[in-house]
Amino acid sequence: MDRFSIIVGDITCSDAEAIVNAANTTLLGGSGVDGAIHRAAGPELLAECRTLGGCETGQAKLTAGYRLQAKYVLHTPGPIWRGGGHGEAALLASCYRSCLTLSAERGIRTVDFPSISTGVYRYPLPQAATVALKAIMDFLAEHDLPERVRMVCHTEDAAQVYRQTWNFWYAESKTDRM
Ligand code: AR6
Repeated sequence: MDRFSIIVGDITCSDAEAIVNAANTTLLGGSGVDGAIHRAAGPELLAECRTLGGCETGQAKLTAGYRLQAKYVLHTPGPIWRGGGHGEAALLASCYRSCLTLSAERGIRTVDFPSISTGVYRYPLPQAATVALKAIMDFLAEHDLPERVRMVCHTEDAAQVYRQTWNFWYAESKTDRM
């Protein structure tokens, strides 16, 4: 799948047209990747977020990227892990789909995702990777936009989990392996 890749890095340095923020439902900032994105984008980002009236878990809202290289930020509150029996997987899949749908509607060609819900919200990484990759691959199979999607893992360990998950579900031949 040449439209999708898994990389290690800091999403605030991304050169994608849009980056995704693992936000909370207030959209008013927090720790983790949310804090890093707000710090890098500058106070104008929080000012725009204040006008949005929050966002439901699994949905997404778009803002400008301000001082980021990315033109847009897609803010999506992921589910808090509560054992897996509270609709977490469906909500997490919905985060990825909502961001991709909004991107396609806006004509955005390149999108970078962080690993939503797997930090402060404690979603177990292997399960989150399975949900994230299925949501992304299903969307790409049915849509021409975005042209390129990347999973930006903050650590090599997290990237390993995503690569292993991708190889388990999607690699059809040795040349496909990530
Ligand atoms: N670039 C890429 N990934 C990152 C970066 C970065 N700069 N920084 C952290 N990560 P988290 P959540 C990874 O906790 O679990 C906030 O307070 C991190 O290693 O940022 O969805 C919000 O306001 C982890 O794998 O988001 C919410 O209240 C992943 O990003 C809450 O945390 C997600 O970790 C959301 O929790």
